[in-house]
Amino acid sequence: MNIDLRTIPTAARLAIAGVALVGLAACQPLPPDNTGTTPNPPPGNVTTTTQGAVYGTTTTTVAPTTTTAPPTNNGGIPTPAGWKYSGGDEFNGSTVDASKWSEYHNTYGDGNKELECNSPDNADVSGGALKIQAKKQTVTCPGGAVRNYTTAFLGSREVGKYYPKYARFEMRAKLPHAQGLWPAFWLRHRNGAGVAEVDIMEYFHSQVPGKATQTLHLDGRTNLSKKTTAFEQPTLSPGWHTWAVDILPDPAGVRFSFLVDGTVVHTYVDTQHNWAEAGTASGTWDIALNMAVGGNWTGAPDDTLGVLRNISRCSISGAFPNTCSTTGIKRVDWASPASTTYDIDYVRVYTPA
Ligand SMILES: [Ca+2]
Repeated sequence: MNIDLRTIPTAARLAIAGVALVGLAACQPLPPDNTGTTPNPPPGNVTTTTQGAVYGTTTTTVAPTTTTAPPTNNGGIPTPAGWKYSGGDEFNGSTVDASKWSEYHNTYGDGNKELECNSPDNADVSGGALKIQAKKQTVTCPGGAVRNYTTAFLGSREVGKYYPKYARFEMRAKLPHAQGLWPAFWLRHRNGAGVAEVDIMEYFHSQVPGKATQTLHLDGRTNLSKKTTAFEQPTLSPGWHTWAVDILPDPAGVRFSFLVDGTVVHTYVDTQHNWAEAGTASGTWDIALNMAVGGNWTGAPDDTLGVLRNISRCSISGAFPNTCSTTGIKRVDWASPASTTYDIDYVRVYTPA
């Protein structure tokens, strides 16, 4: 069975990577960068903050973005300069395409002490988008675990679907702002996420409200080029945004460029890339789309706001457990689809033209 880095506590990842824990405790997966010294930007500005360093050391503001267009449903797929369309899913039908995705029915995520049962019942394709909805309900998951929350996880590797080594992977999505929900768009190497994992978008709302994280785990080196980028102020009416990675050969190795709303926000050149030799040109990556509920790094949805109880810490700042900051943190509203649903308009894969 493959080792999945996402099941390894982030603190362990940091320790493995030898990351200098400057100004943060070893248990903190993401340093609090919105403690008041680096407030969230106004809507329309995208700001990147370097993680793993003194708070707010690097801030870049890039172009505003459009977030109001509805899901694309016309079959028209644009071709960015330098790329050709290679595959993906527009989610314009009425069911999850079983030729592209396996819908998990399990407790994947136990390593992070997540609280969910992943179930096909929680993924739906309608209105031009895939909808992954978290629900508060008690179920017995296959294997016998009783869980009080359900959600969905789609992976491509279980149906034998792998994507090219060098490619652009882009998703347009709408993320719920709620403590305890952890939506993600990520790639796993065909030999396992322990060989290589590309986290194109992960949203740890209660740690960094309004900012999503992008990072790399390559050949055992974890949290490479890890940064969070603001995409919108936390709201109960989220907007649409795009997250992407370009993976391309580089004179020094393999270059990863991460994009948010069409703007490159950070780049990393991997000069070792043993994972690349272990992959094939046409089939190196699988795609995973999921939204975890609870666990070590997100807090629990119905717990005190601002608390990461499993690791006895505040998610942002303050003194655990009684005076944790709740600035910007939203409480999930189980009755509201906007508060519980991760909407994905499309996933597009392009290869170099
Ligand atoms: Ca669509």
